[in-house]
Amino acid sequence: YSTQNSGIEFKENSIQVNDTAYHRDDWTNVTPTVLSKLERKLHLQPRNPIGIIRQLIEDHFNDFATFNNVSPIVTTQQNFDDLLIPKDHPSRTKSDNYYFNKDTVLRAHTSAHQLQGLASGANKFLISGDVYRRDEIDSSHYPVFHQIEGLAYFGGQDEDQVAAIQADLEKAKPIPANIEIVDDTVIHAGNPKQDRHSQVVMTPLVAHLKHSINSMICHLFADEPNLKVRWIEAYFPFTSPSYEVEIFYQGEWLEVLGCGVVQQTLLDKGNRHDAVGWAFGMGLERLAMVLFGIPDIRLFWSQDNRFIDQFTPGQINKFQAFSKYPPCIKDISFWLPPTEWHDNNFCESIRGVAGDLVENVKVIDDFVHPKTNRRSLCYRIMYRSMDRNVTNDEINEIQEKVRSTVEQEFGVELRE
Ligand code: FA5
Ligand code: MG
Repeated sequence: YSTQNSGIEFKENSIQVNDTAYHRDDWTNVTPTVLSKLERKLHLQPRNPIGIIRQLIEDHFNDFATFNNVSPIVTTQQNFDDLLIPKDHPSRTKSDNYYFNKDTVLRAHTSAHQLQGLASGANKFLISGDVYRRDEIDSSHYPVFHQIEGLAYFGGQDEDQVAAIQADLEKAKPIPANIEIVDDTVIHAGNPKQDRHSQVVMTPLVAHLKHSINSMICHLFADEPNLKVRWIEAYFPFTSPSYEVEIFYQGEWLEVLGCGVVQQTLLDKGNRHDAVGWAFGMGLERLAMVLFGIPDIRLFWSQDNRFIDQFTPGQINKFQAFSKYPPCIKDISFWLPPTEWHDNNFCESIRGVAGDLVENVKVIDDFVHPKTNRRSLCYRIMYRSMDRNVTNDEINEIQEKVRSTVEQEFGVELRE
């Protein structure tokens, strides 16, 4: 398999991306569909809402160095080990990630580049890019999305650190009245400060982290009549204490970012033993869906002019829906093999065959035969293109391929 002009080639023993060959092994599970996204770089498109938000965030953090063109192909060392993620952590599994081979993976988060950011020498930096996770298919989940990472650190003795943090806080603008921030988090044993840190430094450092994030959100939502933001406790192996920030949207709390005080062992690895710092990682799609009123995460990938022509660099405006092309719906039912069944792997396999024509996959029947105890599932697959009409013949052909692929790949017994 090779995609036209893209520099990507699937060979028998390796996968070639531009000038680099990645040998295949038991871990290999990247697909042509997912690799076809490498060249899109939506976060660098000035008219795409993802690019617009990335730029607005960079403008807001105007004393941060920016890195937004780092390759998403990273080592497992970068994606996991450098971030102190244990060897047996569930986030490393093949069913959650896209591996080239056991040592090479498509980054699952921009945190994979924190050490490179530290090595740059900048004491405040942002890293944005496309990230990849194997996941279900629906209007808010897509296997490729975008994150922006921020990291700031302060070096020297405790007094120097506190003085630098305070100097920033004195310059900071107050939170405007249209924004309500709900935050009852405190540093306590369940979400502790690190042993090497003194409370004298942590109190202003956490205040600096919280103010930096709250004021970024205020900057993005400046035109929102009333916005509610909530801080809750979280856990990440690479920060402590750790938090998540949520925005109240359409009656629900929507998680937009994770953050916390950088683990000192990570700063040690980056040769900043003397410094303390904070970091955050934020999903750009979630924010863009709220800010631009975009109902389906797949729209960001649309090459239809009716989409991209609606946006202007540097500006947030509400998306006007245009009529969708009609869907084509097909069901597939089968008896499961005796082995374990993972929805993710099944969805991924469909995506491998049908690419972006799959809008939605859901179970519509789940049945266990009373005598044989065999389990049968029926999935409904909704096919639709964002850019054109699909024909029934074309979808029938794809559905046939889906049927034979799942039969071979998972050993299911197809039913009519
Ligand atoms: C992380 O990825 C951490 N690296 C964040 C971090 C960075 C913590 C630095 C501490 C310090 P998480 O998996 O929760 O965490 O993802 C962060 C954000 O990415 C989420 O809050 C959400 O906004 C976005 N996100 C995660 N999964 C998806 C998805 N499937 N689709 C769209 N956005 C997603
Ligand atoms: Mg999370």
